[in-house]
Amino acid sequence: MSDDRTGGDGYTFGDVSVVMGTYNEREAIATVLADIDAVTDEQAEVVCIDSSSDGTADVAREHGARVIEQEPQGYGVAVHEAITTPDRPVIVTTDCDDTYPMERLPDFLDAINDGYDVVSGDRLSGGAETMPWFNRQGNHAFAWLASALVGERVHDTTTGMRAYRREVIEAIEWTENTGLSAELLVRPLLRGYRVTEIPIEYRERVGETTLNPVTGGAAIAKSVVSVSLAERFGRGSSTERPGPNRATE
Ligand SMILES: Nc1nc2c(ncn2[C@@H]2O[C@H](COP(=O)(O)OP(=O)(O)OP(=O)(O)O)[C@@H](O)[C@H]2O)c(=O)[nH]1
Ligand SMILES: [Mg+2]
Repeated sequence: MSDDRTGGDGYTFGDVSVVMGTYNEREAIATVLADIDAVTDEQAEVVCIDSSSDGTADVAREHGARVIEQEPQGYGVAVHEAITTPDRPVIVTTDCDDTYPMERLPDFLDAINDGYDVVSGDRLSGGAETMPWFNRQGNHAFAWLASALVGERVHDTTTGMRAYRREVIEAIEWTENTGLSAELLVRPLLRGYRVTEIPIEYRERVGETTLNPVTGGAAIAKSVVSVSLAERFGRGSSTERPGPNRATE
């Protein structure tokens, strides 16, 4: 970690929680947690919301992660618990399947320190060739749909790797399950938070998927539409922008 991330008024990895849902990710979790420890010099807190029956939780605890057990209820139920658990001011989400580049965590933290409220890892602009074809087309379609509804171009609405200021997480009521990732981008955009996408690599998944691309895709499309409409028409304060951002003052 370079000195400019540890000095001054900016956040360091000691201010960061990396959080994830884990559902039978025994094959991948040791690599993911080791990568986080290496890049953050073991300074980041790691929180796993675990619904596994394959011993994933034991591996997580061995690596020093905080583990909260939960009945399997879907991606969004786990990630909602994951993002609302930490006390630290910066929260980073990831999947526990070794698809996301933990070595890019410094870039996410830099963007938060530059004043962004949400920093979203965009897998699709770089091609995402390791993503199954059907999922890739679906993800492009969700991004176009969200762009049309939000009124600005977004490239990847369903990425699992993002950084958030905790204030954003706390300010918004999150309602989606399979569509939570899209909701976590769309609501902040429509409330005027400072959101940026940064291109990231996307690696092939380690371990079995639990995602059904057809039913999951339908749920995500529905979430993008309902959340966008709720933000535009369902909230009395939808045109209000949040107050000035502390990091930019
Ligand atoms: N605790 C918990 N975690 C879950 C649940 N469903 C998914 N997850 C985890 O959430 C993360 C994202 O799920 P993935 O299966 O990777 O979903 P995806 O990235 O859309 O699809 P693929 O990576 O292509 O399988 C992974 O770390 C999963 O282990 C659940 O019901 N409970
Ligand atoms: Mg995944």
